[in-house]
This record gives sequence, C-alpha cells and structure tokens, in this order.
Amino acid sequence: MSQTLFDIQGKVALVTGSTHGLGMAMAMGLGKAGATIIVNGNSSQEKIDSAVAEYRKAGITAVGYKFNVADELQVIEAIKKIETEVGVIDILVNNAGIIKRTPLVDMEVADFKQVVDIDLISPFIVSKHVVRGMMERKQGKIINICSMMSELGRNTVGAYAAAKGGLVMLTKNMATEWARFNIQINGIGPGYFATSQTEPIRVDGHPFNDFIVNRTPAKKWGNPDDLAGAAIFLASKASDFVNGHILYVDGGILATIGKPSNEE
Ligand code: GCO
Repeated sequence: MSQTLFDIQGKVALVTGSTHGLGMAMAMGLGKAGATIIVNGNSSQEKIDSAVAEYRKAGITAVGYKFNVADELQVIEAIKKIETEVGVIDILVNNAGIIKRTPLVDMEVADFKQVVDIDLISPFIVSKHVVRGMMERKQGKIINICSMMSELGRNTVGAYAAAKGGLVMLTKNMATEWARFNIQINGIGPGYFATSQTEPIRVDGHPFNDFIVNRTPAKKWGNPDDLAGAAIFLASKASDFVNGHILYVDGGILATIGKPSNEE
C-alpha cells in the first residue's frame, strides 16, 4: 500500500525554473521517484541542455523546453509542444521566480511589477493553460512554490512578499475552483535554503547568515534536497484529499517568535 501511495512512476512533471536551485532539487526528487521531468528555464538553451544532461546522468527521463513563464503566448505554445512531444502534464510545479532586494521607498514601480509578474502572475498563466487538460482527464497535481515571505515581512523584499503572499491565496482559489475535477492544488513554502538566490545574504560573516541560523529552530540553512519529500507527497496519491494547503519546509521558523541571543 505505502509503495503505491507515493508512486509517481510514468507521470509527466513540468517544473518551471528547474535548471538550478530549489526547482532542480524538487525536480530531481520527482524524477528519482519515477516521473518524467520537463525542464524549463528562460536564460539560455545551453543552461537548459546542461541541466537536462544532469538529470539524465541521475537516471531521470528529462526533456528541456526554453520559454518565459510570464509570456502567455510562449506558455501556450510550449504546453502544446510538451503535450505533443512528451505527453500530457500530470504534475505542474510553479517554481520559477525572481527576487529584488530593495527598500520599498526606493523601488522602481517597473521592478515591483516585474517581481509580481514572474512570482505571482506566471503561476496563474501556466496553471490556466495546464489545468484544462487536467479538468478533461479529471486528475492532476499543481504545486505552487511559496516562501517564508508568504507569511512574514522582511526589509527590502516587499515586492517578493506581496507576490508570495498573493500566491497563497491564488493556491486556495485554484483549489476552490478546480478541486471538484479531482485536481489537488497545494503549495510548498521553503524556509531559508542554501542556493544561488540566497548566496548574497548567506556568505560567511554576513549578519543575515547568523540571524537565520539563530532564528531557525533547526539551527541551520536548509539543504535543497530537503524539499524532495514534500514535492513527492504533494505530487502523489498520498495527497489526494489535501487541497489549498501550504506545506512549510522551514526547519521550524514559522513555529516560533524566536528567542533572545543569550537564551539556549
Ligand atoms: C530573502 C530570501 C528569502 C528566501 C525564501 C524564504 O531575501 O529573505 O531570499 O526570500 O529566498 O524566499 O522562504
């Protein structure tokens, strides 16, 4: 019984932004659990090709597609190509995202809009064009990658927090409208992980590095591989009655207000 609960053998999973970082870590987890991985990026074909090679080296069936998740026409065309060339998309992980660390009072409106475009509107665009097939087949899994900033503010990441907070409510509304088609739409909220996105605030000696280690009950930055289990759970039968839920994988940050530095 437990074997089939988490079995995603033969499923096709599109993971946006999966050429590196948390997206690659979750996609690797899904791939090692048997899913075919659709690798997506928008930077360069070389980056996608080298990521696909990395997946295949790990024994995962992987195909790469370069498209901009914020461009609806590119998304429509890419989904058509994927579903013709590889197969219908059973699992969608809306992971692609950017962050701009600027105090709100100094932030250009165009920069704020760009963050919201990619981190909030793109999951809507990609989901809208993937979910129609899921509705017809009466089954599907959508996983939106949220953040600690879905629940907490932090200096200089206001646009990102607004987008990631909105993504929680978008996830709940997708569940409200699409659960009746046997589609489960949930979120994963990563805590603070050691990736290229957090490198600027993680380098040794950076005050934020010590802050996060102290603020996290687990007393460490997350390892991207720690997200694979949550992704497999929300992509498999094991979560068939879970909907509109954000699963935080954060070492306990959201469980606590923290403590004075002189307390154990
Ligand atoms: C930051 C970090 C965070 C993390 C993650 C936390 O600047 O505070 O980049 O945004 O990346 O989103 O969940």
